[in-house]
Amino acid sequence: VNAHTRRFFSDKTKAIVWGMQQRAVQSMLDFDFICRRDEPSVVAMVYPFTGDHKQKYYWGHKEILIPVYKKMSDAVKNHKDVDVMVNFASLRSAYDSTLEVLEFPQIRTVAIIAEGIPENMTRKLIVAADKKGVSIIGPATVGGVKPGCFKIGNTGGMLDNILHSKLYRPGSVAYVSRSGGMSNELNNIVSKATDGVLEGIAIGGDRYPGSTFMDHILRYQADPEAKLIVLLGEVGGTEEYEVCAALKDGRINKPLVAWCIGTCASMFTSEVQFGHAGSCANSDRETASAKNKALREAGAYVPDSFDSLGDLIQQVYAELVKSGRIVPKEEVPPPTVPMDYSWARELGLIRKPASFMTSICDERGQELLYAGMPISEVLNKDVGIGGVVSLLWFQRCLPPYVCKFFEMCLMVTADHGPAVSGAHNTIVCARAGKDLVSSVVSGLLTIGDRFGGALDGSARQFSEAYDSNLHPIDFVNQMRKDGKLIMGIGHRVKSINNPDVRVKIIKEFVLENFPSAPLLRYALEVEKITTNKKPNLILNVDGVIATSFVDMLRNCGSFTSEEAQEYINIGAINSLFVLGRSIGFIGHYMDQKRLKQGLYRHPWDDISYVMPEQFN
Ligand code: Q5B
Repeated sequence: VNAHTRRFFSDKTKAIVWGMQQRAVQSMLDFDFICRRDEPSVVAMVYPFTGDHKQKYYWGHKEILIPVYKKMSDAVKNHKDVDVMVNFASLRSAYDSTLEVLEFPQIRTVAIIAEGIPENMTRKLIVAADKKGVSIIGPATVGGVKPGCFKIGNTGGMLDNILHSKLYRPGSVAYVSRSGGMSNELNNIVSKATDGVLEGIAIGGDRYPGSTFMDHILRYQADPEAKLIVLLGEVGGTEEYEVCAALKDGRINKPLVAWCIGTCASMFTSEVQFGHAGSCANSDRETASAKNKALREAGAYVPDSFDSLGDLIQQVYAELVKSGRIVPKEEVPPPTVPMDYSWARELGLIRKPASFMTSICDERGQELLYAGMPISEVLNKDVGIGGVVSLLWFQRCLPPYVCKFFEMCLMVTADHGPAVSGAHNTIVCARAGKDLVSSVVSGLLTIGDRFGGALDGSARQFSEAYDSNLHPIDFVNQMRKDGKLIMGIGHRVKSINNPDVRVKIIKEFVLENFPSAPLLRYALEVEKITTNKKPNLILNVDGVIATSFVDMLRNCGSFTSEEAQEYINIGAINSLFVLGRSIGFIGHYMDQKRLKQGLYRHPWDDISYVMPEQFN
């Protein structure tokens, strides 16, 4: 087979994809499936940055595994039937990976997708490939498609586009373009104007493409299935003149419809560089208008503008049908490929109840949102930790005095020494060699009714008593009668003789800044009664925060009474102590590690061993 006029692709073509391009691979497999190929075209992937493994893909309704190799040599060795490589390597590694693949004689065609490969490197690749008789498509291209047979990477766009352009079965028109994007438009134009695309290659927008218009047109000329050739050139370069020469000397004698885009360049006063590296006219000969004129004179069908390209293709096609050179085949609908869930959802075709709901934070957009507020605004407005707590816990901006209250609570509860239950646990855990999370969690797990976690109970008990107009003395008596402790009352070391400054700070702030604080005032009345009984039965730090918290919820004007009650019911009031004390636990963890403290063992002399009597 002549290396220059051979068919690149058939419905048996097998390819290796270089690069972790899962979407592109799936798109190739979906294409294969609707083409009714017996087997997938992608048999392996190469990705040097992971070890050998397998990746899951869909083959129609089924799931299949495609091996991923770290080394190209392993991929090639294990897949002797592969003759195409689709190279998705970046512009930095495309040169080396292509050179490497050229070492394997079984590879006959390499598509290089990367844009921006230095021109001198591309030229070296072209020379190296030429020596080995390997055809290169690209660089800077989407690739190409042979309907019914094989598709390079993302060519043809999404599945609905491929179906729309009937790329699942061959037609009679073979085209070559520079631009990958425009090749999609050609698929559309050709499918509307004719029986469809036989093969389409986008050679890429670089000044030195690995294969040229002529390379592909001569292949199409040699392919009996190609009845009509379409060339979509563009401003820049002189390659279209080679086509003119071939038309004139008869090397191309099939009907050829051609158009060079970029005729609008003459409307600009200076030279225009279009999107591609090669699309800039360096002389009059390189302008699109000059090339269109030359092509027309050489015998190509050239429309008056791009707009009428489709009409002209249709006209030439109709003549071919009329003369019997094309016999349109019966349309056979392609098999259906299940639509990807995410795409179907995007199109609004399906719905499904979400298994998960959230209403405080959205990280999906360009900017993280806290209860709808962009994170930049959170910082610009300097809402502080109190403001962030307002947004993430209560989904709203609470008044500044509330944010200040939150911050003060976090500050005063941040730590209360190493002796308290939580800090003690954190320390023991850290000294047992555990990590930060384990140590902090072990401390947090001690927070409960007796230690630091009395806020919820306190909020409930005091508000129920207050709401039922129970006099403080009756409340204290009732609790004693029921044999219950009053949550938020009492402290192991603090008392009226050794007051807790933290309580004083919060109390004064709340009484001064909250619009009203009836529950705190009620709790202070209770405290007068309990401290009369025992000096340590003070309103403790849990109690003062809990009752103030309820006052805030009920009186700040930002919550309905139902909302306020809901926070009490769902156990939200412990939150401030939990968050605040986490700061201290983290400190204790770091402190123990810094101090290189060894394993803690509780001393025997501090344990009273009391054995069951019957064994003595
Ligand atoms: N009696 C806190 O108890 C403590 C009574 C009471 C009515 C009460 C106790 C208690 C409720 C839970 C509470 C939060 C266990 C405390 C905190 C954070 C911390 C910790 C730190 C930090 C202390 C002696 C007599 C008995 C009891 C009576 C006691 N409490 N009566 N209501 N609430 N409070 N927890 O000293 O007649 O003699 O039998 O459970 O609010 O955790 O720093 O350490 O920042 O880390 O062991 O501040 O009050 O007293 O149990 O020996 O009781 O008083 O019935 O009466 P004590 P007990 P009687 S703040």
